Amino acid sequence: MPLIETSLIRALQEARHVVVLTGAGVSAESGVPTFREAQTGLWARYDPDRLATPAAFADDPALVWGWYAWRRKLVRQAMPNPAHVAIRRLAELVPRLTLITQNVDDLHERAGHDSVIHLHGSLMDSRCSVCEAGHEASAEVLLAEPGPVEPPRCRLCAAPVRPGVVWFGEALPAQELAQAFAAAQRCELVLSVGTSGQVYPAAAIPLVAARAGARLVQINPAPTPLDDLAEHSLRGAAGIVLPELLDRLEGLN
Ligand code: BV8
Ligand code: ZN
Repeated sequence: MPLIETSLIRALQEARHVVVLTGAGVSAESGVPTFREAQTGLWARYDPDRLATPAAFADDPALVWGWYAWRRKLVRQAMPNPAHVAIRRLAELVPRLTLITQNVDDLHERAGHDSVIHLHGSLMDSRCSVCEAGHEASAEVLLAEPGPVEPPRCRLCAAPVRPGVVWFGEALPAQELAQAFAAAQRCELVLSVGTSGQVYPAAAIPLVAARAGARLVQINPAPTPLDDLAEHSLRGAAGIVLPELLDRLEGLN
């Protein structure tokens, strides 16, 4: 367990507005593979940065739709882990908490958050790749194992349905992005949890917060580009470190 300094506890007790930015690492202990770790089976031979693009979907819709259907299944079978629960506890404790996630799973919502800023969309949403009409993905086949699956067709224009996520080269949703940067400008403390900090513009959020005077805290078992900037770098798994941090904050130990 990394050292949790008293100065960090005091900073969290004094902060009026905390921003939490999460990445795939916060869902790792729920059994949901992180974005860049080796994926299973079929997907192991693909670079996720290449697969999560409009070009990949145009080139092979079944391969890409199958990847998302597989990931949707993994998320549906997963449960929020102690990291998600601890972030929920933090939201009860601090006067104001803005939760921003790069993740496309719904584990923060299933841990009890009713307002999560999703910068990269959601696995649970699907829409027509042409006329953008919404599509109920729940009706689709639940994959037994990873593999290509022909995407359903739009009920209005018969074009292939796509996942409701933001692919590389696509703009992030303007409202969510503006909300996230506004919170980063105003908060006193930003907690970056489980992200490799490689994907922009999301990765700029902790930098904008720090430049505006916020204390920067990160939780990650591995080094990240934030290491030199963070006031506290808790080198450990979120599902272990966050519950301990909350226990300390609640004076339980
Ligand atoms: C855009 C949805 C412009 C899909 C995702 C050069 C410089 C700067 C930018 C760029 C550049 N070249 C290209 C770009 C732009 C590009 C980008 O940033 N590329 C990177 C790779 C260099 N960005 C974009 O394309 C964005 N759009 O710029 O548009 C534009 C503007 C106007 C009009 C048109 C266009 C779009 C980016 C969004 C891409 N979509 N996801 C899907 O999920 O399939 S991003 C993808 O990466 C995931 O969403 C993921 O959330 C995100 C970030 O990854 P992480 O969450 O950090 O996950 P990762 O696996 O990398 O790391 C996991 C971490 O967890 C690790 O650090 C690990 O140590 C840690 N960990 C593991 N276990 C634990 C743990 N931590 C704690 N506890 C544990 N137990
Ligand atoms: Zn359509």
